[in-house]
Amino acid sequence: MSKKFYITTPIYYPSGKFHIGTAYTTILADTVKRYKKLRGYDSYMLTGLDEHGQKIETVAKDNGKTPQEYVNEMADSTIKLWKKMNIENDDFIRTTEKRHEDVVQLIFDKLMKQGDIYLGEYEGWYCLPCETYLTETQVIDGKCPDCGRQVKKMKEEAYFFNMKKYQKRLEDFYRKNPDFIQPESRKNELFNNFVKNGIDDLCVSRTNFEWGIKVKSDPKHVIYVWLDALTNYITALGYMTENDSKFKRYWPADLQIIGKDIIRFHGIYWPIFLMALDLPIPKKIYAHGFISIKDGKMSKSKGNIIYPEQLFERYGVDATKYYLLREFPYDQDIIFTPENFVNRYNGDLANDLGNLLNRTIGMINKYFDGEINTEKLIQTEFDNEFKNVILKKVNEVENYYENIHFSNALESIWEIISFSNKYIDKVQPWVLFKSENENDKKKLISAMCHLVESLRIIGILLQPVLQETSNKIFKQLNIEEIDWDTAKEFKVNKKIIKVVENCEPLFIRLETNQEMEYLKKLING
Ligand code: ME8
Repeated sequence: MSKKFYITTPIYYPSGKFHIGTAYTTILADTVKRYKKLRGYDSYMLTGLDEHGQKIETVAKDNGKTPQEYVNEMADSTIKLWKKMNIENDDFIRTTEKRHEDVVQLIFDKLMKQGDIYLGEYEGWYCLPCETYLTETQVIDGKCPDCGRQVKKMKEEAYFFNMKKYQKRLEDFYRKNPDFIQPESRKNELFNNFVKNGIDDLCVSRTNFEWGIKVKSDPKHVIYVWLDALTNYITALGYMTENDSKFKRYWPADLQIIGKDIIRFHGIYWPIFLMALDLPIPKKIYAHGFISIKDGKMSKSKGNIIYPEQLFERYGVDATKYYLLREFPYDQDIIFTPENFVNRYNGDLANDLGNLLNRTIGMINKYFDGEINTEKLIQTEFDNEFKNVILKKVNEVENYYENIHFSNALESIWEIISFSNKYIDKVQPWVLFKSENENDKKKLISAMCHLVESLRIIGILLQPVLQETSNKIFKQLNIEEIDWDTAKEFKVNKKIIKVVENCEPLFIRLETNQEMEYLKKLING
């Protein structure tokens, strides 16, 4: 059986429509899933919704709905959204599902019985938007360290998780697994801010609202939404049930993708919960940066939000994915700007890639009536250089994909594209075509073969990100050899090349001023 790769996204709060930040995390996970699949892995992707908690209870009420009605509608629209965006998740977990709720209760009971969870009294600070209890040292000037909003004083009987007991084990784990949290800078920040000076016990139950999973043996307590939520990664696989074959196959996760805002929960509490359950810890947590719109974090009250539909319904799913993955560096935040979006679309997609395909198909039609017999070709020094540079780039792209450096991977693919466009200018096929010399005709055949081969390789390398575009390239050039490993060979002796008569453009050039206006309106709310 092939090797497995289990990848997860956070389960999102359905407290409102999803913006492009949430879509970015999901696109990232989908790209990894597809890349691994292309490399022969049995890759399995989980996403879903975090449907409990006071925030959801309040939003449902504001919408005149029961929490259950509200989350049902949100789950429907989320599933549709991911489908429209070509997201290939294998499962979609909702924390209100019985398969999840039952197991969370079993987990809580187990942790209580073995003494990791104890009953105590909570008195301290609480951040409502984050649904997080905070200790005196965590609160900064009366504000939450995660979201920066005002915190409230609370006092109640509550269950606690004995985090202190695991402090040393966690530190040992970090030491032995230096790549566990990526990027390095975020790991150091997490360690210095939340681990180094001692991890406080965590309050894991609440009594001031209803919408959550009850502690089975003490139902006036609702299980803390983060303990409920984090366990989704194992309940979705059937952990602690009779039907646990997926759990046995896929756990531990190979990669958990999150945003930098929730690194404390995934980098500290989650591994400790797993240690307490005597389960293996995920191999890697990758915390990416944030996308914002000119004046800071996207928020409904500021009206500076962009929804993925507003981009993909106008520009297509591929252009939307390309923009997000190309712009986001591995370890930084980005700001969405209309200029960047339009430049990426017109410059990279319509001009560089679109023209390369268009020119290649155009020349093969003009010089060979759309069909070439490649048996009699003569390779030139340009051709050899071309082939060598491209094969080197393929290696580079693969390395970047392996390490989730998608922006760099796309940059390298665009170097192949730009190199191919320059190759046309160097070889000057129009001069070879006009020449009376028989050898020039053979050189022209070779040049066309090299261009088709370059586009075949580009199409393969783009598959994890731009599915529609790759398929359009393959179809118009009649390319059937699309397995990942075949991109590592440059084959120019295919015998017959046959292309479509009229090239269907991959991306229609945007009218810059008009689109800038449209995008500016979006970001101004
Ligand atoms: O935190 N830029 O859910 P959530 C990039 N339910 N990514 C962003 C973003 C932005 N501006 N805004 C949000 C929760 N995200 C919990 C998770 S998991 C057991 C429970 C992405 O709906 C980013 O991945 O607030 C972030 O971590 C996630 O959405 C938070 O989603």
